[in-house]
Amino acid sequence: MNRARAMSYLLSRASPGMPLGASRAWLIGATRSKASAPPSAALAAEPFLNGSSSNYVEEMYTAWLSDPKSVHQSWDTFFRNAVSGARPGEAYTAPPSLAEPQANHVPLTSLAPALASPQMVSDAPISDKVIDDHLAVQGIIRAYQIRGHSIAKIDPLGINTVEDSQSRALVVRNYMNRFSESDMERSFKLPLSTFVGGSETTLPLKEIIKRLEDAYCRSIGVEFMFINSLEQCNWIRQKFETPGIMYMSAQEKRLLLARLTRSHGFEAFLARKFSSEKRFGLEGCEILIPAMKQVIDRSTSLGVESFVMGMPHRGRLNVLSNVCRKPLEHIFCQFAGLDTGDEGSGDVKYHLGTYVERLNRVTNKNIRLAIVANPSHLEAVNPVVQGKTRAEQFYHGDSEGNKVLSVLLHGDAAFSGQGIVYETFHLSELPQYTTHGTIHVVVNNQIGFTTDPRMSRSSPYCTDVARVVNAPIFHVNADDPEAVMHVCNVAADWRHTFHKDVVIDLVCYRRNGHNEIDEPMFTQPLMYNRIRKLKPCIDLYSDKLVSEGVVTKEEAKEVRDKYEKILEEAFAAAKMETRVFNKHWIDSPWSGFFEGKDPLRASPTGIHEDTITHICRRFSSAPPNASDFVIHRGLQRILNARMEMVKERTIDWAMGEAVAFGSLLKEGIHVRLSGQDVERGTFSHRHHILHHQKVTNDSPVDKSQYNALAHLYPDQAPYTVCNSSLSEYAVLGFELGFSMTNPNALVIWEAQFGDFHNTAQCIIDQFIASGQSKWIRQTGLVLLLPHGMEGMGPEHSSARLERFLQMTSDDPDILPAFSSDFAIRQLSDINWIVASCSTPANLFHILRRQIALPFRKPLILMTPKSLLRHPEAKSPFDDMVEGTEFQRVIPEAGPASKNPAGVKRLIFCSGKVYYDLTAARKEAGLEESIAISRMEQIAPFPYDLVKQECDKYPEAELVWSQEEHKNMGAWSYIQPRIATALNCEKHLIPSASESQESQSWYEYWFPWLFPTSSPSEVSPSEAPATTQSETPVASDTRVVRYAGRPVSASPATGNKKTHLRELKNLLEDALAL
Ligand SMILES: Cc1ncc(C[n+]2csc(CCOP(=O)(O)OP(=O)(O)O)c2C)c(N)n1
Repeated sequence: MNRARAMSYLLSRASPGMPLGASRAWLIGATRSKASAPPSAALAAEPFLNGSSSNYVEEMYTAWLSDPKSVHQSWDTFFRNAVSGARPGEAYTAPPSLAEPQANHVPLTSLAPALASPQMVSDAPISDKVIDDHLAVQGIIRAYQIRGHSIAKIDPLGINTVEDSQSRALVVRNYMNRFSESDMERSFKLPLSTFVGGSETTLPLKEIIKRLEDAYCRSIGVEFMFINSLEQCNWIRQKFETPGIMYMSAQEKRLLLARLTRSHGFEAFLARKFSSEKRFGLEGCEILIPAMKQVIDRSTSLGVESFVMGMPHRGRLNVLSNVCRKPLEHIFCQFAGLDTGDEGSGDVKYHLGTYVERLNRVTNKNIRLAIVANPSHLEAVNPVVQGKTRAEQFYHGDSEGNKVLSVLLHGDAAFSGQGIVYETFHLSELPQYTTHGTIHVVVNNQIGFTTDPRMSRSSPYCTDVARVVNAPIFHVNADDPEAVMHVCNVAADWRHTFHKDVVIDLVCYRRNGHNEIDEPMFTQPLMYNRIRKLKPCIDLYSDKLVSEGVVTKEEAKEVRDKYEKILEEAFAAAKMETRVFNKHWIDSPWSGFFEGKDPLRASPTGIHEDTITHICRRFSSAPPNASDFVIHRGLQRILNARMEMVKERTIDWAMGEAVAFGSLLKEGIHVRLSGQDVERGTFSHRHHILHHQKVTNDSPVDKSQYNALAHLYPDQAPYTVCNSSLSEYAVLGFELGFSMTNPNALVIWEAQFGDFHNTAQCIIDQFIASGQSKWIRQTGLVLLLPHGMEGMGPEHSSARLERFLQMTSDDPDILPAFSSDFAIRQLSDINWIVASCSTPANLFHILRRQIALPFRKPLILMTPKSLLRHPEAKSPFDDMVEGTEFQRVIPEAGPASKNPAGVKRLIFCSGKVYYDLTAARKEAGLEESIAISRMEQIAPFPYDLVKQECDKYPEAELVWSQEEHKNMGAWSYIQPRIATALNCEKHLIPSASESQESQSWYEYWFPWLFPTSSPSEVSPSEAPATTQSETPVASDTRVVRYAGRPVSASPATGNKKTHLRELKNLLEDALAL
C-alpha cells in the first residue's frame, strides 16, 4: 500500500496533539482498509504526495503532530488546511525544499533562475514545475538507490545482464518522462539523500544520472534501501556515491594482483599435479582469496584480532593455503594417499579445519584464524561458527565484537536452499547469541552442481534471505577485482560501525564442472560455451594494470614465477612425507587444558554440604536487598517449597540441576543453558529467572529480573541461561560451537521435548556423534532431552533414545577388561555418553562429571517430565556430599537385595518406568522376589555392574523392561550387551602395546605420559591392535527377556486409554511370576 495514500487519508482525520501511537495505529488500520482509501482526485491534486516524497511528507507530518512549530511554516499551513477540511488540491501552498538548507546547501529559491523558465525572476514564487521537476529528480535518485542493482553489470557471463537500451527505464520508470533532451543540461539542487555531488550542491541532470549509474549500475549492485535505519542508508549511500570513493593506489593494485596470482596459481598447480583428484577448485572465482584477505586486513586495522570462519568445499584448499597460510606440504600430502600417523578416522581434505596464529603483514598485527571443520552438509557449519565466535567474544570480554569476527562463506545454491541459513540469521541480533555482525561471502557461480538458479530458487537473488535481518547486500562482478576490494572494505567498515551482518555476493562462474572430474557440458552447454571464451580474471586484471602502467608484463610474470617456485618446492618436500596427521587440522586447540592431567582420572563430584545448603537457599529465595521485588504468588509457593526441602536436606530435580550448576560456578566453571523456554523450563519446574511482577506502564518490556544462580558467590563464574529462538538446528549448532572454545565450561542445550532434536539431526549425526573421530575435536556439550511416555501422544513421548544408542561406537560383542579404571576408560573410548537418570542426585553427579573428566565427551541425557514433581524422585543431601559419585547402575536396595538367593526375577530398567515398576511391585507384594535395578548410564554400557547384579541373583530370571515400544528405547542396545556381559568368551584386554592402541587423542595431548612412542614414529595401522583374550571369562547362560510394549511405527498412541492399557500390560508382563 502506498504510504502517501495512507498519509493523504490520515490528513483528513488527525490533528496536532493526537497521540502519535494512536495516529500510527490508525494509519495501519487505514492502510489495510480498501474501503477507506482516499478518492484518487485527492492524490492527483497533491502532486508531492507520491511515492518518492511520501517518506519525507510523513516525517514532516509526524513532527507536526507532536509540535506544529517544529516544521516549516508552509508545512504547518498545509497540514492545518488539510486537517480543517480543505478540498483536494487546496491545502497546498508552496512547500519548502525537500532538504533543509545546510552549510554547503543553498535554498531552492536561489536556484530559480537556473531552474525555471527564462521569465522567472529570483524573488518571484517558484513555479509548480520547478518543484515537480525537483521532486522527479529526487525520485530518480531514489530509484537508482533502490533499483540500480537490477541493471548493474554484475554477471561476468552476461547471462542475466539487462540490455542497455532497456536498463535505464527499468530503474527510473516514469520519472524521466517529464524531461526532454534539453533538460539533461539543466542543473538541479541535490537533496540530502544523495552524495553524488561530493562538494557540489547542484549538478546538471545528465551528470547526476551518470554519477548514479557509476555508483549503482556498474560492477557493483547495492541492495540496501529496505533497511529501516536512515543513518545506515545514508552511510551506505556515502560509501558508494561519493565521487572517487573507489580510488586505489598503485601499490594497492599491485598487492591485489599478487594475491590474485597466488589464488590462480594454486588452483592451476593442483590441476597440473593432481589432475584426476577432486579438489572443488576456485577457478572462475579466484578473487575470493584477495577478497577474504582484504576483509581480514581491513578488519584487523579496525581492531579485530581473531577470525572464525566457516566455508563449504569450493576453494577451501586455496583458502587454507593462501588465507590461513596452512603449510603447502600439509595440503599436498592430503592428495598423496598416505597412512595416518595419529588417531581419528579423519575426513576428506576439503572438509578439514585449521587454526593458525600469524602476523598480518599489511597491518603488522598478530591475528588468529580458525576455519571450522565441517561435514558435506552445506551450511550446517554456520551456527557452529557463530557459537564458537560468540564464545571467543564472551571469554575475551569482547562484549561488542570488536576483537572477534565471524566470516561465513556460502555457495549460491546452498545459501538460498538451506533453511539453516535463515535460522542462523535469526540468531544474529539476539542478545545471548549475537556475534555482533557476520561478514557473509557468497561464491555465486550461478550454478548448484548441475542445477540452474531458475530451477533452484524462487527469489530473485540467492542472497534475499539476508534481507530479513536488514543486512545490506553487495552484489559484485567477480571479474572486477577493484570493485570487489571496495565492497570488502565497505563490508568490514559496516560491520565495525554497526555490528550487524553484511553480505558480499561475488557473482562469478565455475570454470570447470562441479568437481574436477565432472563434465559440465552435459547439462549447461550455453553457459560453458561462454565460459570457454572467457579469459581468466588474472589475465584480465594483469592486462589492465599493464595498460595502466601500474606493472610491466615482466613484473607480472615474475610474481607468477616466484609463486610457482614456492609451490614446486613444497611439492618436493611433501613427497618426502610418509604420513598425514589429523592433528594438523584441529580447528579449536585447547592448549593447556590437558597439561599435567592423568588421562584416566576424574576429579570427585561430591561436594561439601555447606555448599549444597548455600546454593539451595539462594535458589529458594527472592533477591536479597530488594524488598520491592514482587514475586508471583504461585512462584513464591514454589520457592517456599524449595526452602522446606532445604530444611529436610532433600532436593528435587530442579534443585539437583541447580546445585550442579551452582557448585560448578563456584569452581569458576562458566555454565550456559540454552534452548526454547529454558529460563522457566518447559514444564515450569526450573524458574532460573524471576520476573518482578510490578509492571510499569511506560515500559512494555519486563526488565526487572533476578537470576539467583548468577549471584551465589562474589567471585563465581558467570551463569548464562537464555531462551533461544524457536530453532533446534541452529541453536544446537550454536551451542556446539560455543562448547568448542573453552573446555572449562558446561554448555547445555535443552530440547523443548526430546523429539524435537530430530530437526537438528545433522548437528547430532555429522558433528556431535562423529566429530571427535573425524576431526579429533572434543566437546563436553550436554543435550537435555525430555523423554517419557505419559499419554501425551505420538510426539512429546520419545527423544528417540534408540537412535543415540545405535550411533554409539562401542562394540556389543566385545567385553572390555574389568579394571579399576574400567569406567573412565570406557568413557574415554566411546564417542558419547547416553544416560537417563532417575534421581536428582544422579543428575547432579553426571552434570558435574562432565567437567570432572580429564577429557570432554558429549552427554546425551534423557530427562523426565512427570518425575520433575514425583514425590519419590527426590534425593537426600547425603547422596551429593563428598565421597558420593555418579551411579552408573543403581542396584536394588530393598528387601530383595537382602535375600538374593530367593529372588526369582531381576528386572533391569531405565528412567521413569522404574517408579511405575516399583509401585506395581509393591502393590503385588513382590518386593521379596523381584529385584529392580536401574541402568542410569546406558552407554558406555556398564558391563561390570550389570554382571555384578546378575551374579548377585543367580536364580533370577533376567528381564529388561521399558516403556518404549520394542523397536525403540534401549532394548536393541542392551540385549546383546547383557548377553556379552554374561556369556562372553572373549575379554578385551589392553595388550602389551596398549600405549599404541591408545595412541589416540590422549597420546597426542599427553605426550609426556608416552615417552617411548611418538605419533610420528608409529602408525596405528602398523601397530598391533588391541588383543582379545581367548580365555573364557564368563559362562552364565541366562538370556534376558523383554517386557514392554510391542513394536510400533509410531512412538506412542494418541489415545489416553490405550496408553494406560499398554502401561498396565507392560507392568503385568514385567512382574508376573
Ligand atoms: C545439505 C546438502 N545437500 C546436498 C548436498 C550435495 N551437494 C554438494 S555441492 C552441491 C551444489 C552446491 O551448489 P552451490 O551452493 O551453488 O555451491 P558450488 O558447488 O556451486 O560452489 C550439492 C547439491 C550437500 N553437500 N549438502
